[in-house]
Amino acid sequence: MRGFKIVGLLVIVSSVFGCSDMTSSLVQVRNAWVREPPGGHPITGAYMEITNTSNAICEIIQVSSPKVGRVEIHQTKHDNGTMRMRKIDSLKLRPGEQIILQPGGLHLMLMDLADDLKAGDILMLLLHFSDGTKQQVESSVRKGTYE
Ligand SMILES: [Cu+2]
Repeated sequence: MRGFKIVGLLVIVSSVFGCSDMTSSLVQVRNAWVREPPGGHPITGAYMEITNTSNAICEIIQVSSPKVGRVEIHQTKHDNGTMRMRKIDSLKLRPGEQIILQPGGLHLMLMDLADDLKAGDILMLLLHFSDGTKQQVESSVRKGTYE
């Protein structure tokens, strides 16, 4: 019993520091890209691979961008042949866990785009973590197909 209590305490202590060790971000983001909005529509999707390289649970509670009015985290559900998107509140990553945001799955929905994004552009996205830290992600705008 005593051993369990000690382990529990360690988990609490390490989670106080959250995703950051005060020096650098401990989430690694790769292959971040944004789909070129179809025909100038002010809405599109953003995708990336996020890996929690810290030893604490990381929770992304919000994503923002200076060029985007609103960003939502969406999960795509296949429901009797229909694709439905559901807004989720946050992305939680256990230590070492990787989450892949991809077309037809988890993704970021960029709404109220300020600019006409074109393939070749770079869009800055800011990940907001539950511990108050933020991490900037450079994503490239590419042409892509919807499935
Ligand atoms: Cu969506």
